[in-house]
Amino acid sequence: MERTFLMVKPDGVQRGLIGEIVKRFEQKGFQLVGAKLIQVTAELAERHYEEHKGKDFYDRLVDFITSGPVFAMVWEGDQVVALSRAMIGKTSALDAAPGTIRSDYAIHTNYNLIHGSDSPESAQREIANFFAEHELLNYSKVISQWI
Ligand code: RTP
Ligand code: MG
Repeated sequence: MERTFLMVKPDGVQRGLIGEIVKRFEQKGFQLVGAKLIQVTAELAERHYEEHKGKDFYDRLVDFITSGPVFAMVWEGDQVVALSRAMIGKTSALDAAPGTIRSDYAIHTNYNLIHGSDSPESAQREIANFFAEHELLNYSKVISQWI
């Protein structure tokens, strides 16, 4: 079963959007396998965003993601990586399709509410950065046959 790493960024936590965001993934039919509210350290931020090191927005991005608590999550389901990216929407709120999280709630690219892994390989790396194996739970839902 595929897994992805999703994270409500500091702007989403500050704006009280954790519940709204979690609701969308629950209602889609994905399964939450781990979650925690944490303060990201500079070291963790640099590891998480290593692909962006050297870009002009990198320092701003690290400052932002370490500016307050984030809600880190691991979700499971068929095609969860690609489908959750579709639910999140394009990076810029202007490009994000109506109905996506970023289109519905974000105005600025710097404050775009949520992170989602961009490939199964990124998901594996990001999950390992944020969670210990014992924090991820395996359980089955009785309603899964309907999804
Ligand atoms: P994320 O990693 O947060 O899910 O976002 P993403 O894949 O849609 O975008 P990515 O290219 O990975 O960029 C990571 C975050 O950096 C900020 N960004 N700013 N041109 C810019 O000013 C710029 N480009 C990217 C965004 O906050 C983006 O989410
Ligand atoms: Mg990305």
